[in-house]
Amino acid sequence: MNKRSFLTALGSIPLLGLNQALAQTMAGMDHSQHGMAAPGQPAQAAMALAPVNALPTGAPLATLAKLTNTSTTPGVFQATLTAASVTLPLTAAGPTELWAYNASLPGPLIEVFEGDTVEILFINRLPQPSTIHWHGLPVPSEQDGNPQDAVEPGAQRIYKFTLPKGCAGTYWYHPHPHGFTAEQVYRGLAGTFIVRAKDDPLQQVPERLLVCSDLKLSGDGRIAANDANDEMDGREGQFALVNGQHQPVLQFAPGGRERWRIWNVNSARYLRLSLPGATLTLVGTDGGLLEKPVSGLTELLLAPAQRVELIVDAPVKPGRVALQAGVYARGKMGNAPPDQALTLLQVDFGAVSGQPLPALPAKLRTLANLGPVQAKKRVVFSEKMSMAGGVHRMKFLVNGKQFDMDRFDLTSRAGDVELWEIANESDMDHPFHIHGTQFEVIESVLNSKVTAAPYRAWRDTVNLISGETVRLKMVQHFKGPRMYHCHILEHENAGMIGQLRVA
Ligand SMILES: [Cu+2]
Repeated sequence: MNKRSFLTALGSIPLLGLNQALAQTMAGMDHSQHGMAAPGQPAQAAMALAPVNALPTGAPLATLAKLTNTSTTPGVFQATLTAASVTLPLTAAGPTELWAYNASLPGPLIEVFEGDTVEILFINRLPQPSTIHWHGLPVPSEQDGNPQDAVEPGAQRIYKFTLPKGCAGTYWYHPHPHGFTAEQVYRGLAGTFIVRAKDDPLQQVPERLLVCSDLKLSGDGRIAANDANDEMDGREGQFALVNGQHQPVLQFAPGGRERWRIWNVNSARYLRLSLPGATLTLVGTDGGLLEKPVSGLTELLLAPAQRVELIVDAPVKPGRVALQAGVYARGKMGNAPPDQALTLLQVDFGAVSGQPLPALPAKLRTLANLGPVQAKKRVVFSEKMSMAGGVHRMKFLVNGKQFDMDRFDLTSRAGDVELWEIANESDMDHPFHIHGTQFEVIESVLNSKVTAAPYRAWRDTVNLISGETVRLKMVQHFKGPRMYHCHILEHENAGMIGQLRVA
């Protein structure tokens, strides 16, 4: 389609970021028209995908919509998140029905400080049960959107928790109902959550928030159903989005330095990030700042669900540079087409003064030492070909089993320091995630070679390549059930989840 017919078909909407487009069309939302198939059934017959030029590129990068705090009490953040359908004319081919929090893609940013109490009213206007899981945050089990605590269609509930000192970091929220998580996320349900520290040593650096997600659209403009490759390898849409936009343009700060928080909220897409010419320094991971900056990065792998904080210094030469997601071989099976490098966004670097930028603080913060190990656990990811019902299908297992909400696979004592050994005995990469706490990766073992973690960091998600074993230390502070699982959402949906009972 040429540019002119595209614009004619869509009026002014493609000139806007998706958030603005959503805001404009909210008034016309119709929640009764879902056009959905029954759970477990394909949403529509397989059809050709929309071409990659069906979504426009080159708009100025949108800032994230923020969730407004309705509380007037200091230290209390109160708001409502409504999950509902929203239909948009994203392509000329036909309307796209998304599911979104407060009609925003990505969901609105929640921004609070350490010590704040958060109270979110969640209203479920989806045709399926849902929950909100506060990915990475140290919240009590019964407030963490466990699959057992589903909010039925038309129902609502309040999530309430207080965020302790020391948890400043880059988090997100998404649904976690049993059997529906993958679909709800790929239809658009995921939002960002930042916990700030009052004494943040980098607060003077201009901040940029980049949420990476993707969208898989059929030729008729609708969200495409999963095909066999998606079920096997995890779903990857043909449109890699940043802040809900297709290849937008980021105007870099005139001072020549920015602090980027980057989220990978894709169902399965790994982001092998590079930004040629710029100087990249890693300063934070999922659970906040490192102890000291790690300089000289040339590229960075962000697995699904992971987040990083980077200091980006502009190249000396002004100009436009693409933030690339390079090809990363993660052991895909089946007959998926070969991966290709993608442009996530374009960065316009202006002229810099030529003066060297000030040095970053040598010390960012002190990470608490968890202390001696009191208990050990072992988790094994594996895969097994199944012929159940005469259909070839891959089963993805944790310690040889598929998820059962009514079964506890492991038990921990609240407050105990534990060493977890996670082994990937499958042929594919899998990102391991555990709810309710942050962990420290101690070492990794591959082909009998032990590699100590190169720096200390708090994480809630760590990638394991085929044959790798990772050892990590953690403490669960709250009693109750906690999930641990692969964060490729189709694998999680297929039962690659274990359940921990914290007693
Ligand atoms: Cu997996």
